[in-house]
Amino acid sequence: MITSSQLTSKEAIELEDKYGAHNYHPLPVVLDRGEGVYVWDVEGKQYYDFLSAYSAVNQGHCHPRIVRAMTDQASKLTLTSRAFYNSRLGEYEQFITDYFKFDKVLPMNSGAEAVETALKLARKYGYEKMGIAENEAKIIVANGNFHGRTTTIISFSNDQDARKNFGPYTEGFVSIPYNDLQALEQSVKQPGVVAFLVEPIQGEAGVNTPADDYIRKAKEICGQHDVLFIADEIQTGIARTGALLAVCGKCSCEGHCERQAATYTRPDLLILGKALSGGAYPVSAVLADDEIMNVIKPGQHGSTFGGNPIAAAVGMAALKVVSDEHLAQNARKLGDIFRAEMQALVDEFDILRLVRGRGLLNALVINDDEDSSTAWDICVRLKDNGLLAKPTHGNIIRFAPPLVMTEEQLMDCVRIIRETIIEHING
Ligand code: IF1
Repeated sequence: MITSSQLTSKEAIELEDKYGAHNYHPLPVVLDRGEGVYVWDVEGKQYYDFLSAYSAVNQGHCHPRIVRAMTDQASKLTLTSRAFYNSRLGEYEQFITDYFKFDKVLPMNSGAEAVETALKLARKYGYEKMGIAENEAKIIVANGNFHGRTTTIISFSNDQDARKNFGPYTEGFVSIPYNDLQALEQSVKQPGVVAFLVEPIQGEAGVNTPADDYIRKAKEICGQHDVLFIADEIQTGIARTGALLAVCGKCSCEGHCERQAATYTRPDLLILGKALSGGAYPVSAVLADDEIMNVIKPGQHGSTFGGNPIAAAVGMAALKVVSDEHLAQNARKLGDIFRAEMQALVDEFDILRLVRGRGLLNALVINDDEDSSTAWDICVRLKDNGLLAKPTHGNIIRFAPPLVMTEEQLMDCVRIIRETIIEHING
């Protein structure tokens, strides 16, 4: 196969090693091309992608509709800054607010920026609408959270790698155990609390999946105490967990949740990123109703690229693909099959402890220590056998393929995983 790259995998890895900061430890595979559920390395070997760029590529690699929206817009107008209006932003804002049923959207680029935006909105709302005394606002977060890499966000992480030696830290955060409603009930009563920021499923923590009613009840508790409920759906949102949003829980309305639907927990602030662009471009957003969003006035927040015309075009195309191709439904159906198949492996092989997740965001926990290399070793073998997945911690493998996968492809992947586990056991 002819590839666009002249380099061998070895050469490409050496270049990154020599000239790039060592802030990552990638699996030794150099990808050059992607299409749907597949990626190819520079030597032309084909793989199933079971990471989907950490759930950014839910719509599959290089989805033709998203690529077309991007290239069409790129050849017309790329960036104006927000000093001027552009012809795509308003259309996108109308589209996305209708799609997720909020009054307004604030567009940003990376996930971390959108999280920062939500934190700033919550604080400002606290001071201006809740009567919180100056500099006293507190935001509740959950232990094991991952919300990004900025100095404020790592201030409330409890992952030592993420925070050590990056202090001094931003104040005003209270961390409580995840999936613990009693702890939430206690902490929302503290003076100054303006919001609870939470992931519906904790991705980095190992696809830590809470009780089915956790999110719904957490929102109820927040509502009773006039505390804003902020859902970070950067990883779980946009059909990944078998519903348009993970806060929809077991609702089966195939995407377009109505505001009043009994099963839909509606966050006060919804944070989206990653698959909002289908992985084509950095596009993130915070959605909220007027009462909250209107606390931000001109000059108080923004970014050069946020809301640019390419992002607007790409965001609309990416969301249309999600509904037109029924990706939430497919994620739900394939997720159920995948977990049943993985459960069969867990029952068969002692080396596997459990499978957990929702939709196509799943993790297989290995019977070994958190700091073992077993998950890594299995991922290297999976790669050799044509499937790319990434360990999180030493003993957890995350499985999150693009949502455009077919059942036949999924069963082929189950076969690869089974054979790889057997290979690993036999050394
Ligand atoms: C990396 C993890 C996943 C996120 C949630 C905000 C952000 C993320 C729930 C920030 C980003 C990414 C970042 C990526 C690794 C990855 C990740 F393992 F670190 F936790 F997906 F599971 N909220 N998650 O998951 O979004 O600023 O990166 O756009 O390489 O750091 P971002």
